[in-house]
Amino acid sequence: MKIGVYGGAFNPPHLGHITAARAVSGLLKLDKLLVIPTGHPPHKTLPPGSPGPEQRLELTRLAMEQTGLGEGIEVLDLELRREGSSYTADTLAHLRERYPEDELWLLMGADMFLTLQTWHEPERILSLAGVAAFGRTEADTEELFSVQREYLCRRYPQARIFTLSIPGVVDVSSTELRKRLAEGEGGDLLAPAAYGYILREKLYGTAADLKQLSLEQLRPVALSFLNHRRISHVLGTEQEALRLAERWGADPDKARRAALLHDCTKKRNLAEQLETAERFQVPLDDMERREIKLLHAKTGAGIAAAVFGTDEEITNAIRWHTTGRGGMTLLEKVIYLADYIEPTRDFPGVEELRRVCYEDLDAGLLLGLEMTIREMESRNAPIHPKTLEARDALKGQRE
Ligand code: DGI
Ligand code: FE
Ligand code: FE
Repeated sequence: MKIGVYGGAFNPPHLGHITAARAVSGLLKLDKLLVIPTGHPPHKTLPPGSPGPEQRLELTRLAMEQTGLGEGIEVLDLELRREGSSYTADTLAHLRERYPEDELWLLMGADMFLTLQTWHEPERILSLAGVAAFGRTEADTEELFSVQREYLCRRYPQARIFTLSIPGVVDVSSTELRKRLAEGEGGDLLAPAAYGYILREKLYGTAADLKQLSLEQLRPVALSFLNHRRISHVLGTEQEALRLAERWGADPDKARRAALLHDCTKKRNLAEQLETAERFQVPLDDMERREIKLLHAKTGAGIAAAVFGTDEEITNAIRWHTTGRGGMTLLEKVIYLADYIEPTRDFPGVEELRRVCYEDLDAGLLLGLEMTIREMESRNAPIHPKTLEARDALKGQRE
């Protein structure tokens, strides 16, 4: 295997890092890219609002998911777990043991490459891995890099050096970016989910009041809760909820907010869900305690209300988005159905359900509920009383 190793402070990880990771991975045809945030030296005091190791790890994960490399990219906490700074040579030696048969390539930007000979044990580094140095322009790579490449190859004959230019790589200085974040800007230079995490954890001097977020702030914050593959579902639900709200006269802003937050706890496992329910005092029945699919609607509503201050209407739309209930409000119906028919959904009957939803909302709701009940029956899954209650209420009303 060809394995790339990309270390850095990633403080914070931004579009420049994401573009570089994606481009180098493609150009070198890497089978795997290991991203390794460096540790902070314990003796160095960090400015207030600096993320802790856990936060920098999560931030880097959220950012690197945006490369679209999927399983091909892994963020490792091996330097973060060690207190203080680690030497690249030691990290490479460790990786060499873990991957004895594989080809290692150390990725670095221009500034790092130009000072490589001043690092700790450059000779050992170059014997453990090839170096893939990237610049932003053709001129960067050729004029600046060729002298350094020749110098290194002369001094360390075993060196393997590969220089490449990444056109269009975003030129972002982390120092400048941190300054802009503190001024309430710079979000456009980050992966949306990473920016949302920064806002949510109030990192880098950001100070947004989570209970008063604008829609443009709530969106990235909501995405920061999700597994990467669920992002398109939630954005699709927001769009569909807006369309349904406009069609049936629900509040479009509330529809968007409920849609953005509706699956915010979906990523948590059963134990974490139960812990969340406990923490936010969310009442649960026995079936919910066992069925994670039912739980996430309840815990999601708990977090939405407690952390993001959603009003009763939005909170209830999230709370009942999985089962529905008797006597649903307009917003509850909109969210239940937007979740069901949003553009990325693909199952037999979805086209028909979409059509009905825009013709007669209650008919759409009844159809959706009946499809769910049939699905549960075929899977031998227990049907929640609220699901049946929702269906029966609609049936009674339509007869
Ligand atoms: O969270 P999403 O996947 O976007 O959608 P959702 O919140 O509507 O969850 C759908 C899942 O929930 C689906 O697998 C069916 C399940 N579900 C819906 N109603 C019931 C149910 N599961 C049980 N056991 N009982 C129900 O009444
Ligand atoms: Fe859901
Ligand atoms: Fe959903």
